Amino acid sequence: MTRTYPPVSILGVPTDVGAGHRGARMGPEALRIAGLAEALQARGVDVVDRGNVDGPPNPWLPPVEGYRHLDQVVAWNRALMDASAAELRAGRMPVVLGGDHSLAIGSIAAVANHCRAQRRKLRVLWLDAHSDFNTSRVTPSGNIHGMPVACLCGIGPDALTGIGGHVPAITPDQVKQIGIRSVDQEEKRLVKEHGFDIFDMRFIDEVGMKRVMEQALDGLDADTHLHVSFDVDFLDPGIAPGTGTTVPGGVNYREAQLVMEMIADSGRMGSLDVVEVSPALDDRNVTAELAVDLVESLFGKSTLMRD
Ligand code: 4U7
Ligand code: MN
Ligand code: MN
Ligand code: MN
Repeated sequence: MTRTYPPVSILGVPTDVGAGHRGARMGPEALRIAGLAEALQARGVDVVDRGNVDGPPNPWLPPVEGYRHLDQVVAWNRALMDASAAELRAGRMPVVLGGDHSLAIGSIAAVANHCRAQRRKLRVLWLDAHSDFNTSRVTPSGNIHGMPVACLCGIGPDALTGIGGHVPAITPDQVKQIGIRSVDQEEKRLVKEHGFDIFDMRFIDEVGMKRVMEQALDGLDADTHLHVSFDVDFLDPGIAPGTGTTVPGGVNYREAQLVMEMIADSGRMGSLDVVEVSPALDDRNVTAELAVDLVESLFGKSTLMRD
């Protein structure tokens, strides 16, 4: 069966205020140069690049009370949430180009509100080496890109947990994390306490990516909106060196393709973040190019033989 995809709006979020290294602010341009819009157009998708959302510069200050750049992170997330909400209301799929992963707070808050308004269910697939479930009390860094899942689940500063007006924006049962291999000591305790499904690298090694994805996608129906939040450090650093928080032992090329193909086959993806590409750390834009290759698979490229 040949699928048709909803129209896509690309939103760039050129910031690294949530990270501990500077460079993810250049991610949106690297993904554009790698040909993201053209690749989707070539697949017959209606794509409009809305350009970049605006926000404050990175002041590059140390954390205050457990948060680095909280005000700046809030400002970027408000701007993204409003831009994304407008696209969703217009029946378009936001494809958000980061930028550091703190932007998932605004991105997913917009999607969660949209689902509530439409009485649709929401599932979030979090593709990442990290759980991003830190709090100001336990964070080893103060970097808010290590906290978005906690904030979305209602744990964090009011300005972020309440950004969409509904606290919590989502509940842990809506989140499935895949590729996880770096969780801080206290973060582990929190993650266990909240009990969402984590398909970590050990589990992927033992049961294989096909069965992992079957479980992660289980129960989706015609009324479910699937949000994919893709942190490129999900991938093994050998194939994706261009990010600030590489962790060895990540997902390989074939596994990553299978993840994207199975998401495409579900037919449920309604929104997407591609985050944490840091071009100054990259090797001739290979990480952005690989991300574009994988996004093409999210839009059905590799299922060609099964059409
Ligand atoms: B990313 C870290 F300590 N856990 O909180 C932290 F290891 O969005 C890393 O997944 C967070 O890249 C990584 O600073 C955030 C660290
Ligand atoms: Mn992340
Ligand atoms: Mn990560
Ligand atoms: Mn990172």
